Amino acid sequence: MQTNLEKIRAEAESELAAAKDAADIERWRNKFLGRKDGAVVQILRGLAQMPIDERKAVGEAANSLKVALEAALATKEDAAKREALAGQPESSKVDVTLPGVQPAIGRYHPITQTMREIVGAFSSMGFQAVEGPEVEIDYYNFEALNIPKGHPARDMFDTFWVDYKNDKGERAMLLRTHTSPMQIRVMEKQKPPVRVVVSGKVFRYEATDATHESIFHQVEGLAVDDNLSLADLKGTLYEFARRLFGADRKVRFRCDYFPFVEPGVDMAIDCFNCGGQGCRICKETGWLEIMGAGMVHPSVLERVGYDSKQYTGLAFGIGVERVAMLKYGIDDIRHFYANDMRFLRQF
Ligand code: YSA
Repeated sequence: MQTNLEKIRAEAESELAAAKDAADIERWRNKFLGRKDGAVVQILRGLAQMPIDERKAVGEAANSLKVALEAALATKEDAAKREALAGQPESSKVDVTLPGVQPAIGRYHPITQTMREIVGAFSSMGFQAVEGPEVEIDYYNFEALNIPKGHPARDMFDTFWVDYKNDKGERAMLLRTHTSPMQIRVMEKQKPPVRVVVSGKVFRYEATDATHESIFHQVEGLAVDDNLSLADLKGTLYEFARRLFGADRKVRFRCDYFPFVEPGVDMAIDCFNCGGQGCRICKETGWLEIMGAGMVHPSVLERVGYDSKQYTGLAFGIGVERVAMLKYGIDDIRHFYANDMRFLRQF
């Protein structure tokens, strides 16, 4: 029996050395180590018929042959894999033993997140979300909002003009300076009751500082119906502030002037940085203004064909970056657009 085992070993070694590819190796495995009819298994099966004194020695020898053949097989397979890789160009080699690369998972920019949160708050109060053009015409951005040419209020909105002139040789196209032009576009298309929020980019030709950018975002709100009053406007905006900032933040309303509302107000939240004591960010006032608002001017309603004796409107324009600064305690608006991944990954 021992000679038989030696014969199998010699045959297996020479056949394994001669195996050229994966198919040859697989055939070899079945022939010598196969679980059903492999040569080694057959020897082990025959042990039961052997005289008891021979059984132990042959069993041990057959097992050590099995271990030796398995080790030889592993070495051969490894060599075959290396050989296959060596034949490929460097770029297509895959080292399956390297740890995987974690895919980078994207996320929304903090300003997009904040804008969605603001729109979501108003959607749940029954406002419908719409969007409008960033390149506007003078009529919607100014004229229809009671800001005719030469009106001093045009100075509030330093404008990027598009290089285009109308038949009268006037500059008539611009990058919208606020989202308010969409008030007119919506009312031209829709009869009251109206309840919309408009979100998007706005552009102003002005110097940047800790609280001002030349490209920023606004969320405009407009509601027109019978009997809307300043109390509805204040109630809606208090609810918005409570949802975004929690019940503990202080809210301030003040009279303000916008030609397209009467009366006009602005709303501010107590400064997150100094708690209202006054600092660089709030320009020593203790407050950060987040929006302009008011009751839609009757002449704006009349211009779109609404009866201003029957309908009244409330409107507001929220600065999204200012809301994000207050929410997350960001002391400079410019961080949002510096594209520093260490900053952006925090949100
Ligand atoms: C007023 C009355 C309405 O019935 C409707 C809307 C408005 C708002 C008006 N359209 C407007 O744009 N007013 S605003 O010039 O005071 O800007 C509104 C908000 O945008 C500000 O309160 C501030 O939060 C933000 N903002 C203004 N200029 C900014 C700015 N945010 C960043 N950078 C700037 N340069």
